[in-house]
Amino acid sequence: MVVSVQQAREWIRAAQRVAALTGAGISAESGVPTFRGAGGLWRNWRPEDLATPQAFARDPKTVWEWYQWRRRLLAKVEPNPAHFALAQLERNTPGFWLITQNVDGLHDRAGSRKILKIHGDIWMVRCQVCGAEARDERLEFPEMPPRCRCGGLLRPGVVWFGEALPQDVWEAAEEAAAHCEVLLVVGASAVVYPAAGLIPLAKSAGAKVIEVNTEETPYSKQADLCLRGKAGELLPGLVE
Ligand code: BV8
Ligand code: ZN
Repeated sequence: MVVSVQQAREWIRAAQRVAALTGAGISAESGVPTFRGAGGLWRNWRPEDLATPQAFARDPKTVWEWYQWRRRLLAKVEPNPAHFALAQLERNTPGFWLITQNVDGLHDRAGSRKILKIHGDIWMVRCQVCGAEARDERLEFPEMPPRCRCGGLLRPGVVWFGEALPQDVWEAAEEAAAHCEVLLVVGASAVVYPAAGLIPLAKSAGAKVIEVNTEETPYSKQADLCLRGKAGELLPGLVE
């Protein structure tokens, strides 16, 4: 492992343009349950039962209870060394972009600024009727499901299954992946699309792909380097 960490450090240090694609695994050491792992968010519920427009239309109260449960948990956790390492990498590398599938806000809290939130942000809410979008960090709403001043139903500002990703953010993520010299894939199971497609996109554009994950993923074989271990332990060593 030492050799490959050293090799990863060299590739990252030599690169002008670096991109990172993060998934739930980067927040695991902060105490945030991942989706698929043991005790994962989806152990108790199935995503199609909660993270879809159909689920919300059928039972907005239950869907909001799941999101408030997650928001309350997130309000109690802190970014971990992996989040801080990526914020440091951004400061070291002018051509750095952070592409995250996570909606938890931990990258912001760790100091990252160039963040492309391709699946939205759990701290944002949007009105189904008037479209008003705002940051809303209330852990208790006066009523459930919460309503907009216009009377319309508020929804979490995240991308559900079956929904298109925010166009401008997704295009910027494709641009970053297609032009980077190194793509760091951290804590992503790489089974959700189109996000996972950023990995072969970067690879086909000539980037070195470095996977940081405790387990194998469908893209491990295509990666130029696989650092098998915890992001919070490995990432600080990759960054000056
Ligand atoms: C779309 C926000 C079309 C909400 C999320 C069949 C085949 C292929 C694709 C599809 C298909 N059927 C349907 C689809 C499309 C679907 C999809 O990909 N489904 C999958 C399940 C097959 N995709 C969509 O629906 C997307 N939209 O396609 O729209 C369209 C186009 C135009 C117009 C209209 C419509 C939307 C997908 C976004 C869904 N929203 N999140 C919320 O969070 O509530 S997805 C959510 O799950 C996350 O955002 C993330 O993307 C995904 C979970 O993945 P991970 O983040 O990787 O987390 P996971 O738990 O899976 O893995 C954790 C990893 O970390 C593991 O590898 C583990 O080993 C590792 N790890 C754990 N601990 C550590 C660690 N690594 C390092 N250190 C540690 N300590
Ligand atoms: Zn409204």
